[in-house]
Amino acid sequence: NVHASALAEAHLPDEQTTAFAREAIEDLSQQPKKLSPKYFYDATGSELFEAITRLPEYYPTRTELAILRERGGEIANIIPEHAALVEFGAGATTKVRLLLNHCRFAAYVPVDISGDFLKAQANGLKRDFPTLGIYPVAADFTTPFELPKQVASMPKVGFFPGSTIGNFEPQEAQAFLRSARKILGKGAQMIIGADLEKDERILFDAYNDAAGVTARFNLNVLVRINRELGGNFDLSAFTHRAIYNRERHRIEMHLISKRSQTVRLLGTSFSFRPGESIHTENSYKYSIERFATLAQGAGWRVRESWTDAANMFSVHALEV
Ligand code: AVI
Repeated sequence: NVHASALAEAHLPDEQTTAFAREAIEDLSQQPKKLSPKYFYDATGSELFEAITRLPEYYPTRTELAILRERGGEIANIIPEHAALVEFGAGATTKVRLLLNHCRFAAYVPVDISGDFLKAQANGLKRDFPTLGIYPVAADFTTPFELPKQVASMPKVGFFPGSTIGNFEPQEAQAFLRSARKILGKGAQMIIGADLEKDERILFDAYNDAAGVTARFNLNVLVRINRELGGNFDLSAFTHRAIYNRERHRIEMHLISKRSQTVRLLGTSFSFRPGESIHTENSYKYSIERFATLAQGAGWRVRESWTDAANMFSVHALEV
């Protein structure tokens, strides 16, 4: 089998690489071609994303942090004491620290696919919040998982910051919210960040930064395919494009082929026309109303919605 031998040559014949290979070949065989944004985030991609969050044009991260900082007291007021905070997809601990500073949580359950990363983050938090019970769960948070038995009797508060929900298709976003409600159980609440619709120029600039970091982030998925799956993408023959799709309320990221070319990956050839796109990411923007509708469709009620003064970003408190 051509695929298996090519993978063995790339020296990464593990389960995740096989899934990446299968998905990449299937997605590049589609018309229009696409690749899943989840493959942006290897070590380099995660560093590039961290760099994006510090860009002057990329307002979401710093705006959400400001809302959490400013509204921490209000958030604390509506959250039951001694609850367990369950973070879906735990990245840097900056945001969760803001909640932990304000609210008296008994436990913190970071859920992430990368177990190593979880351990390092948990150790740092343990030092600063010595009485907090920390129970990491290594799991894909988009599929059902069990909460640790230590938090079984505590009320649960989900935390999903960063507008990561915007990278799901609306149907997937609703399915995720429904699954989170089931996992968190009776009396659950959820604190969730969502990017707002706004002036198109601001949105455009946030995904077309002058320093070109977003372009490198986008191209990193091709770097990974070359390195991990033995592909032969010529990186100089693809260019980053991000546009705002007004009808669908989303930023779309694409990699555009600069010329007619053929790329080989695991025994399969993919031909590109000049200007042909690989659609790599959607980032949906939700008005307060459309987000409430999405949440209601998944069995949640919006208890409170906070925004910044310039209406750039929103943080919602949901309850069942
Ligand atoms: C992680 N996610 C919310 C980011 C976003 O804005 O959709 C990913 C990103 N893509 C390009 N820049 C940032």
